[in-house]
Amino acid sequence: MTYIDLRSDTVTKPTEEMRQAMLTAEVGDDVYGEDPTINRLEALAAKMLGKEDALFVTSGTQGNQVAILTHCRPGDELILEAEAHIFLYEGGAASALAGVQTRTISGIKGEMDPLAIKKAIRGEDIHYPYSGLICLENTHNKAGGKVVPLQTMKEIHEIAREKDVPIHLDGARLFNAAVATGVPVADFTQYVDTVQVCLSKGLSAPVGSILAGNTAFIKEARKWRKRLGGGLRQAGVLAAPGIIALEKMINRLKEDHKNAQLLAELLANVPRLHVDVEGVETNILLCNIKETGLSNEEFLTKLKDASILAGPFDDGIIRFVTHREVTSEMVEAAVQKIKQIV
Ligand code: TLP
Repeated sequence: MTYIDLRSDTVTKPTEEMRQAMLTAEVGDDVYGEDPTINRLEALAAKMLGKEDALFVTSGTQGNQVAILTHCRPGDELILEAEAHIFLYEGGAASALAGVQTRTISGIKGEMDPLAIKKAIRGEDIHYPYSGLICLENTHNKAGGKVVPLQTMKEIHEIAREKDVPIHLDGARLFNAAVATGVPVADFTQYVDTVQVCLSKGLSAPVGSILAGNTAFIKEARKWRKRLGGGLRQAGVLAAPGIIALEKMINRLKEDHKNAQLLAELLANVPRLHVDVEGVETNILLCNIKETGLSNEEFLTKLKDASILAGPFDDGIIRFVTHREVTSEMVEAAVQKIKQIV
């Protein structure tokens, strides 16, 4: 059975060119710093992200957690949005591994009010934890792929500088934000100390993320990656498709955004389904199915029987994600079937 798989952009498989690059990649032992392909990927990523250095990590989660471990000490407080991926979907790793406590701030569509962050930053008091780190997420997954505006990041950056608290950006889909707004990626990253970007989502590499920051930070992060068992050996075979992801796959994210827009417009016309069409800014779309009277599980099972896959998000909310393996024809075909189901 072939499915129209709209669960996530993580399902994208490597392109033929990526597979060829894997086959012929020059490799060495990366723990010795001797894998030329990894070195090339890290240098390229650092340059694109406007940072001094970068580190190839196995996943977005590992990148975020290495960042938290490197920035914070146990007992520190981590300030982040109430529906951030780090808070909701990383298995409580920030507390399990780094021993930090989380201080969540409810944002509007993923965007935290800079003044709320200012208020949350602790002052000097023997009772208080240290404010160790602020984490931002752009695009914001749970908010439906929303772009956190550059101006908001700038304001948060100014507050963080004044209070001397570093900022880490979970930029799993930062290239989607850049493509959607036309704002260069380094314009976003100028307002953060460190950033994690995923190569394995819309950019279609099979594995991996990049963590970027200044030289001293990446040196320490490399040690944390090793402690976590993330020091890989001849991993140039994994870095080779990552280079193609950064060099050739960013611009095509526009197609995913166009298809998400198409999907939103078509779904909005299906009776009993509700989609905020204007709110779809990138490749993620949230659809309210409450009026159908079906539970998420029932709805998703019916979709699956019609060979469409999507994901549950909240009660009565289904997430659809467009990506390289979903064409506009597939979007149209999927909506035809969904119409019949509803
Ligand atoms: N997100 C996945 C799931 O974990 C929810 C998805 O399908 O969207 N930050 C953000 C903003 C993410 O969306 C994700 C993955 C990650 C970090 C973690 O990346 P991986 O899966 O590589 O650990």
